[in-house]
Amino acid sequence: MKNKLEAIRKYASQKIEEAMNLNDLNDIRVNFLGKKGELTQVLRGMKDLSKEERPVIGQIANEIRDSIEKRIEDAKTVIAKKAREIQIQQEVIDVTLPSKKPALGHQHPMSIVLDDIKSIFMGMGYQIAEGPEVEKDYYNFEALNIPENHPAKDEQDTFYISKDIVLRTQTSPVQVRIMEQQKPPIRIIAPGRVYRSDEVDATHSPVFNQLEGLVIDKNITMADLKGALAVFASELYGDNVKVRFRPHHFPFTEPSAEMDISCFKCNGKGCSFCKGEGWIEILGCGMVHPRVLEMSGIDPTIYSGFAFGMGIERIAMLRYGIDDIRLFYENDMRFLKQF
Ligand code: 2NM
Repeated sequence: MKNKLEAIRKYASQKIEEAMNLNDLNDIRVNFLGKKGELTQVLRGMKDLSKEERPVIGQIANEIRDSIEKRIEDAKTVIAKKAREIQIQQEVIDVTLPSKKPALGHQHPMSIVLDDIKSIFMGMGYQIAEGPEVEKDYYNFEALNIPENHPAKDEQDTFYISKDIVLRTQTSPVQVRIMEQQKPPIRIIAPGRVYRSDEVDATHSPVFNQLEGLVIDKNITMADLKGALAVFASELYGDNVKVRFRPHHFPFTEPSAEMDISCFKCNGKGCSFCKGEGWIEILGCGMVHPRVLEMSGIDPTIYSGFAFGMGIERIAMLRYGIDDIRLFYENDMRFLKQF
C-alpha cells in the first residue's frame, strides 16, 4: 500500500509538471483527490489494514494529499504569472507610433469678432457690463423713452413673457441699470444676446447678438461720439477706412445717426459688395436723450453722453463675406474651420 501511495505521489507530480493551464490542474485535482480520485480510492482500502498499519498509512496518505494540494496551488501561481507575462508582452505599447489626432474644436467666428470688438473698446477704457436676457418692460422700453404705441413694442416684434416682462430686444436695458447704479463718468459696453420676433431668413434670426456702448460725463459732445467711433472703425477694419454719419431717429437718442464705413473691398469706389454705394452701414448712435438720463437719475443739466449699438452677426458677416446668418448657428465644422 505504501508503494502504491508513493506511485500516486510520483505520478501526480509528473502530471502537475506537465500541466499547461488551470484547466489541466483542475482535472488533476479531480483525478487524484476527487470523490472517485486515485488517492481517495486507496484511502477507502484502509479498512482492510491492520490496526498497527492503519495510522502509519493514514499519515502518509494525508501527507501525500497535502503535498499534491500544495503543488497544485504552486503550479497555479506559476501558470498565472506566466499568463500575465505573456499578456504584458502582447500589450507592449509602441511609443514610436504616430498618435491619433484629437478632434480639436474651433473658435466660432462670432467669438473672434466679439473678442476683437471688446478689446478695442477695453483699450479705450470701456468696461464690460452684463444684464438679464429676461427683462422688465420698464428697462427694455419705458426707461429708453420708447412710447407705449411704438412699433417695437408690438407683439409682432417682441417676445412677451407676461404683460410687463419681455425677452430683451436690445442690450440698452443693461445700460439703464448701470446708469441707475453708478455715478458718471460711465464708460461701458454691453454685449449680449437679444430677441426679436422675426422670421428666420438669410439676414434675420429671432435670437442674435448685439453690442451697445455708453459714455456719460460732463461736456460729452457729438465730437466725442465721432472720435470714439472713428477710432473703433479704423481699429476693426483698417487705418484707411473712412466713416460718415447720416441723420436717423431713435427714441432714446437726440440727435441720432447711423454710421457708415467706406467699403473696405473697393475703397469706396462702389462694387458688388457695397451694392455700388461705396459705403456700408455698421451701427446706430446718438446723444443720449435728456429724458433717458433723467429717468435713470442722472442730471441732464450737468451730464451728457453718447450711445451706440451694433449687431455682431452683421459685423461678422461683413468682415468674412458670410451671406447667410443661419451658418452661425448650425455649428458645421466645415463652416467654422474657415475662420
Ligand atoms: C443704438 C443706437 C443708438 C443706445 C442708447 C442707450 C441708452 F441706454 F443709453 F439709452 N443704449 N444704447 C443706442 C443708441 C443704441 O443701437 C442701434
